[in-house]
Amino acid sequence: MAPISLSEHLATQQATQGPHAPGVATIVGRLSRVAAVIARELAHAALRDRLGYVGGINVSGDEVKKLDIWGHEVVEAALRATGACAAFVSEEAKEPIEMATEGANPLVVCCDPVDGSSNLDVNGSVGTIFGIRAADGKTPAASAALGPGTRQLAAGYVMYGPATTLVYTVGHGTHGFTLDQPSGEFRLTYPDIRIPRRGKIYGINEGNAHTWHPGQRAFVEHLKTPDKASGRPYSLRYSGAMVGDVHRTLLDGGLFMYPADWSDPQKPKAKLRLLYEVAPMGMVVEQAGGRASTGLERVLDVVATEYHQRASVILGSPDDVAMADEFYRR
Ligand code: FDP
Repeated sequence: MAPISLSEHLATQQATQGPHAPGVATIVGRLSRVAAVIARELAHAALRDRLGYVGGINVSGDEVKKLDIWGHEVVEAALRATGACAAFVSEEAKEPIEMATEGANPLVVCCDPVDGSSNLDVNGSVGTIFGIRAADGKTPAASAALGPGTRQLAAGYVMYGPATTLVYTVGHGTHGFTLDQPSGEFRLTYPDIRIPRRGKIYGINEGNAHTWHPGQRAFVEHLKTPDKASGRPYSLRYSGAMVGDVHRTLLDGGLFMYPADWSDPQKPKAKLRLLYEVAPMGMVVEQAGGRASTGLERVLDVVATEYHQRASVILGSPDDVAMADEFYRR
């Protein structure tokens, strides 16, 4: 018998949630359909002259690729069609996009439609990341996206790799699904993911080591120092796309880290975006029994005051992340 489908799974999860459950199920279901379209487009992008840059820089200062814009447009259209999304905060739009809704309990969706886009032109893995919050009757609706990540009702990502995998949580465990291409249906292949307590792998852009907080540098040195008894040295794996690196960490354990640049200790500068990268991944990892920290505090406690705010992140196996926090405290 085929494993249960995402829509069946979403229905089983609804029983445990409040009044926002139908909206969350509608939005996650719709995002899964868009993901199947994005997966198909990525597979044929080189044949359709869809690779490369459009020319221009987005709000985060990244050069914009054709697939970034296309991804933003298909996600926007899909969210609009749900009637459940009151605002869309996208990496590719400076201002949030407000939308008309039908029915009660509208939601706000924060999403990076194509994350890791430097991997696009080299046929590496990329992903879509999303976090969902209650609109709470706020005006503009998007302002409900601000505040701590603990307010997220649901979060997840899609990884476009050899297989297309969707992982999501509504606060009752983290569950993974694989796209069955012919039917376009996602099926449950990784039920109730539990991240190992400790891992053997760390993922980080080590070329930036000269900019790190002293605690971060000392921690990575520690991971690389051989000690048979505690399983060191750890191995380094880094794909350059957050979704692929977080997915490996979720299944195999260990760490994914993107620490801030502390060259000016008065003004540490993080790279990854809080609302549609760091906070959703923080929820996914915590729901799998892992930990997500900035080195100084729990990721889900970081209060967003701006839509495109950045935050550093150290996430993964709980014992490994706790060890990183200890190095920051020393
Ligand atoms: P990209 O710049 O390719 O979009 O959010 C951005 C992100 O990718 C993450 O997916 C990835 O983890 C990180 O940046 C990679 O940054 P570096 O190239 O600086 O390592």
